Amino acid sequence: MDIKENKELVLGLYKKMLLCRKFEENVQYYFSLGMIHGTTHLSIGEEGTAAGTCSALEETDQIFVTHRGHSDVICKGIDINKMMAEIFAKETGICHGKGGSMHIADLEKGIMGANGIVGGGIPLSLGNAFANKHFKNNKVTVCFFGDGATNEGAFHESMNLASVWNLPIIFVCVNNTYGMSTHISKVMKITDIEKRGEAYGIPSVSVDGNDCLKVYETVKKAREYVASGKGPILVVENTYRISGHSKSDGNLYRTKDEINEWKERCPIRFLKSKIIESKVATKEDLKLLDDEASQIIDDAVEFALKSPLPNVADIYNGLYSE
Ligand SMILES: Cc1ncc(C[n+]2csc(CCOP(=O)(O)OP(=O)(O)O)c2C)c(N)n1
Repeated sequence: MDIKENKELVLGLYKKMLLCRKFEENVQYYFSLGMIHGTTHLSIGEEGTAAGTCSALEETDQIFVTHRGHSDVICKGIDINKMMAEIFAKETGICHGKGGSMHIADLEKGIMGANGIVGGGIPLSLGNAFANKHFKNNKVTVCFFGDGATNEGAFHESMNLASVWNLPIIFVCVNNTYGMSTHISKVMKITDIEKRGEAYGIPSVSVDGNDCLKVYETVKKAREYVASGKGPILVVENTYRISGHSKSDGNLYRTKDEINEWKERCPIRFLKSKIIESKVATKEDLKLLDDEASQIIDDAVEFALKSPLPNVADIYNGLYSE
């Protein structure tokens, strides 16, 4: 991509990644203070996949995310104040504080829900894509899942059906190299996950997930292909989870050197150096974007902290459809 010709887009991607990183650093901080309950799964280090993928979609497209979906929904345009309040279990949260970190949804924004069951979102996204095809509404479904999820039966059944039914869906495998404490090479003989898509006759590509611009270009092309009615595509975005798996992770299964090596390849730093090299913006310009992102997240924290807890009397509201 010519960075100079796409200045607005590139700076927008950079700011989205900053928002994701700062959002999660705050979640981690308030979690450590015991002010956020339950558990959280952070995607620090994986922001290039979220920003690149979601920015390549149309507003009406729909995404299904995983237990590690904060960054994806931020990049799809969720109200950040309401999302922060949701994680703090407040009444003003996007799901009135009943969903928490692992169950964020906003149907109006095409955020169809997160899922704590590994691979659980894949068959759901298939049904969504089937409905969109039936109603001919031109919406593309994007289903995010991890490398570990591709070992689930639901993944294989869904790939097969999506392929034979030519469904308008982009499968996005965020391969962050580990499933909990297990390196992918310990659970797969063939670690090129795109080959799993090819086995079902689905065009499949892999891309450096830490290069946000490459992710954007790849998903943009994938969207054109899928929207033209040719059927599904699998995009494997290879990246690394710098943060621990969840709240409790002693990192005993990997070395500090390995983590540090990937920190050097941080998607935010990578794009920053490209922007500066191409002279599209100066360090000072980027500092302003950084300050803007910090302010947005600080405001979200303040909104969440000041918001009331849900009323006990409302406990059953929203559980069942009318
Ligand atoms: C069906 C199911 N099995 C096991 C778990 C426990 N579990 C939670 S996250 C996780 C690892 C998933 O790895 P991956 O799909 O690669 O996603 P990542 O956590 O790396 O983003 C496991 C095994 C679960 N939630 N659901």
